[in-house]
Amino acid sequence: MLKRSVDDFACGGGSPLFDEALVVGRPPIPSRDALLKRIEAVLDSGHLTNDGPMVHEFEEQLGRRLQVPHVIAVCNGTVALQVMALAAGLTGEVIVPSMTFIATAHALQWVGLTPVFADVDPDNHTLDAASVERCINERTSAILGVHLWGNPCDVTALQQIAERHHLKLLFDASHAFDCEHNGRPIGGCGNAETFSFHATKVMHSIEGGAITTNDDNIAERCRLLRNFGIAGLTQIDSLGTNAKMNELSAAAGLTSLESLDSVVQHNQRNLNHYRSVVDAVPGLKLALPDAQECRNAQYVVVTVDETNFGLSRDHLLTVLRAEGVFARSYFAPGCHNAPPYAGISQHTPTTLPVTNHLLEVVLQLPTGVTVSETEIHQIGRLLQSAHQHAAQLQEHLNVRPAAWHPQDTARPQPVRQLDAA
Ligand code: T4K
Repeated sequence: MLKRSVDDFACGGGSPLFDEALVVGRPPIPSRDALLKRIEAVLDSGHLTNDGPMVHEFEEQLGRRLQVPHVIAVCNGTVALQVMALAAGLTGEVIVPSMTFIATAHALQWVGLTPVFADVDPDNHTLDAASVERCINERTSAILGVHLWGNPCDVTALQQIAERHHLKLLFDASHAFDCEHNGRPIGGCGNAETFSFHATKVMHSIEGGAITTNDDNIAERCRLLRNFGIAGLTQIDSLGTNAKMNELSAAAGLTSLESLDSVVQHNQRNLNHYRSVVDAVPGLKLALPDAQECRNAQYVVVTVDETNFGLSRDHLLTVLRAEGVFARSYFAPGCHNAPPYAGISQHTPTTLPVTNHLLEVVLQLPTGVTVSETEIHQIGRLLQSAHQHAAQLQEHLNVRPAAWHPQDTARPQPVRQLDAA
């Protein structure tokens, strides 16, 4: 339905565009038959976890796809970061972007390292080399880049800095499965990289993650750290933890890999539809990734220019969410503004102007296999109407604080339910 006045918008009392919320991160469900077959094989084998055959096969297939000799599957992407950091022998401070999911920073802090936040590039939202240089001191042991939204970092520039200062170079590739850098799959950059196979990712094992590396020593250390430091039946080699991926997760991962290409194709088509609808709205801009490199098209990232659009990013989020478009403001408030890092100069020794700006203007729109072309065009018309009625919406939202504030912890639920509350 066309929104012709503020009263037609759900935040103004009208009917929501979608009864069931469209979300960022609805998991692609792999083939039930194939998954159930694998689950039966696991149950029949009696080998449920600990170095089982499904995990081995998953690691082998990942290694082939990512063209990397070592893949160490673990229970999630956060633990993958922790294991990688310890295996690479990091100490003291590690330079990371603040513009990332909080897990990147927390994983380091959890193992006794100090995340130090550098700024990002305004176009591809990954670590800015000059800002990284400003954060280096005698305590720095590594740079940990994040291929945010699947955009590869400027690996060459970071490599040069790392070599010049004798630092390790690591990457959080949680968003970048099936993405490329200089024609090679992400997974083999720097000393090591990590992936998340959380349910919300293009390829997932429900919960899961992996460390990938070309370095035999780091790989060996990861394998030990993953399993309590146990080297033999009665031989404990070192400190370790339980980071193991179980067989059912590996079964889900293997099945998800089989549908990855069709998921990625759907995402790419969605991104193209969004390109036409978003670019037609004044003040909105699709932060377009390099289609060759950022193949998975997992995130549809939009910047909101308040002056030209008429509403701030947060007000637009409020309008969209009331309509059942559960857009996100990843990764507000930004790691440097969140506990336990906020206000501590050791974590933020330099200014982060680009990060601070992006945290206020970017939003992510729903995509994935459950979002259709028709729905994207409906979202486009909604964005146009919101722009056309921006002044009245602004007035309305300033008077009536919205029920779905972007900073609330509410999960998307049927809009009718929320209205009744
Ligand atoms: N580094 C980076 C750069 C990361 O982005 C992440 C994780 C990590 C490290 C750590 O990896 P893991 O330890 O998580 O493997 C999500 C995910 O929990 C997180 O994995 C992800 N990044 C982050 C970007 O997003 P939320 O809280 O925003 O998502 P969640 O669980 O609310 O799901 C999003 C929407 O998807 C929901 O509104 C409902 C829907 N959904 C979700 C799940 C899990 C479903 O429909 N079904 C489901 O099973 O954090």
